[in-house]
Formats: sequence, structure tokens, C-alpha cells
Amino acid sequence: MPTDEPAPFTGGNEPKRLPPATDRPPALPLSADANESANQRSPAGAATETAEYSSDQTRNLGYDLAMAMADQGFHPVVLFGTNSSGKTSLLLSLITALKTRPRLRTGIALSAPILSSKHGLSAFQHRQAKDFVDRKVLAFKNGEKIPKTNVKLPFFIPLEITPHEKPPVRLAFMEGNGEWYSPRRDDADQELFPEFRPELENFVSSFPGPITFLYMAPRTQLVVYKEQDPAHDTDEIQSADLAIVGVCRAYNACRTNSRDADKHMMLVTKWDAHSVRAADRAEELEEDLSQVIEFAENHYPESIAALRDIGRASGQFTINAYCAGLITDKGLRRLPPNDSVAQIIDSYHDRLWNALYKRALMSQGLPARDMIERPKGPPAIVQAFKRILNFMSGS
Ligand SMILES: Nc1nc2c(ncn2[C@@H]2O[C@H](COP(=O)(O)OP(=O)(O)OP(=O)(O)O)[C@@H](O)[C@H]2O)c(=O)[nH]1
Ligand SMILES: [Mg+2]
Repeated sequence: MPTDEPAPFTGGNEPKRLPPATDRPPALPLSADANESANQRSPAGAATETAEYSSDQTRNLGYDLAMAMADQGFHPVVLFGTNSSGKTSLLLSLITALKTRPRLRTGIALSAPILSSKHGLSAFQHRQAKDFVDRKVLAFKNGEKIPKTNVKLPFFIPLEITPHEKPPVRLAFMEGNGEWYSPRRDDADQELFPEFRPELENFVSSFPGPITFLYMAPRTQLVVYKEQDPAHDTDEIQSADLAIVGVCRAYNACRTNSRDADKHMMLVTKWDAHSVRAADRAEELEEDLSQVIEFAENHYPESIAALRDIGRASGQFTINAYCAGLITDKGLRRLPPNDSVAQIIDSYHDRLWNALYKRALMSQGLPARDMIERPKGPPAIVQAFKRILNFMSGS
């Protein structure tokens, strides 16, 4: 079943042109306060900003981004997941890994703005990306609490990734609010599944090349390392499951280009919650695919069925675990770099970078290869030891 191997690249079709303006998706409200509200800011304090933008600019945003990203050779990575499912933390942990571990011998830098300077939203979108890569990463690294994302428009974080003696790639990660995907369980007058936001639908339907989609299936919606009512969590997890179903439906309705070359990666996020009370943390924290799949099958059955339906080509749909870090209600817990738990957490970041790097290479027609060579060390030994035990116990 699932592996972390990327799906083979089978090439793409011509970009889908947008219909005339009159048929395009409805515009967003004008004069939105397009940044986070003051009480939800990171303590590091991002710049306060009020953006005014017109319906014309937002109506075409997805299409404009798709065309500009295709021209500039970006591989898009689109994250989906409800509130508190771990989207922002995943991005922060990925960027932090490259910024803070020189042994990975990989450069990372924010690219120039994706949209041309003539585009009314170019500077605004880029400021958000810069704020993320600079201030939010700094706050995460320093153990500050990550606020809930509350933006008016989705935005991409364009990155130049330059591994030592390997081809550089450009990846652009989409950041947005969890609410956009939440099923409307309490409103019987509305359809259960929300439609894609217009900019997102526009982007997904227009981007001519392969896209990588990351679907967050949180191990828990609660704050890890804090006692809370588990009944509440069951409901939230069901919503997280349904949210992925809604996204798959929206994808089905709008994506035609390069469908067979897209990749759909379900990530069981906050995997450290799985081993919170384990006696030997390091061993239990390591990704054990059979446990991950068992958890996903029990808690995300509808998502799995929907993802199997849209990712039919071999290797298009995968399931893995992810851990952004040991994060408490106060923020990231810092561990000494040689600590065995820290090394296992690093391995989640490294594996995801490798999978994304391969995707970016293949979308340029280059052969797949790892970006990060994983050091031989304790995690591998733990795995081998587990395999021997499994073999001896006949499981
Ligand atoms: N222990 C632990 N906590 C995590 C992990 N990933 C995320 N969290 C915590 O879970 C909460 C939600 O994470 P976010 O990354 O903000 O989730 P999100 O999907 O961006 O949520 P919205 O912005 O509301 O859409 C935060 O308190 C994070 O610190 C993880 O791997 N381990
Ligand atoms: Mg967020």
C-alpha cells in the first residue's frame, strides 16, 4: 500500500483558460482586513497591515498565480486540513529544519515575488510570505505559541531550495485558514461540504503541471501533553475526516490538467501524540507504517475512500505520519540536537523534504533522488530491532 515514493510524472495538458470575466467565480468582499487580527498574532509580532483590493484582483488571483508559477518553474504544494490540524506547524517545521541544521547542506531562501510587480496583489502576497519565512519561523524556533491562521486570501510561500551538489528546485507552499475546509455540520440549510474558495479553485483548475497535495489527518485536534475531554476530540476528528472528503469532491469537480501526475499525500499529523505516555519515547515516536495506517483506517475512513478515488494511478495516494515537533500548549519544546527523540523528529522533516524534492525534480523532467541523505544511526537500529522482534513473534 502506501509508500513515500513519488508518483511517476506522466506529463501535463495545456493550461485551462479561464472563462470570460462574467462567468468567473464570484469575487470576495472588498476592503478586507487581509491580515491576522491583533489578538491572534504571534508574540514576535508581525507587521499590522490592512489591504484594500478589488474584486478584479481577487477574481483572477488563482489563475494569475498558476500561470506565473508555471512560467517560473515552481512546483506547488497545497495543504488542506481543518482548524488545528497542523498545516502551519508543518510548514514552519520544514523551513526551520533547513534553516537550523547546517549538516543538511541545503540552502533555503525566499524567492522573488511570484506575481509581477504590476499585479495589485503582488506586494501584499509577498509580504505575507516574507513574514512567514522570517518572523513566524523565528517565533516557532524560539518556542513561541503558533497562532491560528486567519487570512482573507490564500497565499503561496515561494522558496528556492539549493541542496549541495544537487539540482536546485523551486517549491511554493500554500498557506490558508482551516475554516475554509470545515464541514458545516450545524447548518442544515447549507450543503455539508463547503466549495473551494474561488482563488483556490481557479488555481487548481488552471495550473498546467503536477501539483502535490498534503492532507492533514491530525492524530488529535487537542493540544498534545494536556489533559482534555476525549469525547470532544472524536467529533473534531470526524470533521477533519469529512473536510478531506469535501476537498476531494471539489478537486474532482475542477481539476483536469495533469491529474495523473498529481500526488495526494495524507499525513497523520501530531504523531507524537501517539506516544505521549510511552516508556521509551524514541522508539515509539518513530514512524511505524502499520500503526499509522491502522490509525488512519480507523479514524479517517471516508478520507481514504475519497483519496483512493481521486488518486488512482500507482503511487499517487500515500499515507504517512508527520511530527512537527514536541509542541505543548506553550510552544515548541527544545531538545539537544543529539538527543534520540530529536533525531527521530528530524527524520519526519527529512523524509517529507525528500518526497517534495523528488516531486519538484520530476515536474522538471529530472530523475528523482533524495535531497537529504539520512545518517545511519539510532533510528535505523531501532527499526531493525523492531523487525527482528516482529519476525520472532511471527507478526
Ligand atoms: N505536539 C504537537 N503539536 C502540534 C504538532 N503540529 C501542530 N501542533 C499544534 O497543534 C495546534 C494547531 O497547529 P497549527 O499548525 O496551528 O494548525 P493549522 O492547521 O495551521 O490550524 P489553523 O491555522 O487554525 O487552520 C498548535 O497548537 C500546534 O502547536 C505536532 O506535530 N506535535
Ligand atoms: Mg494555520
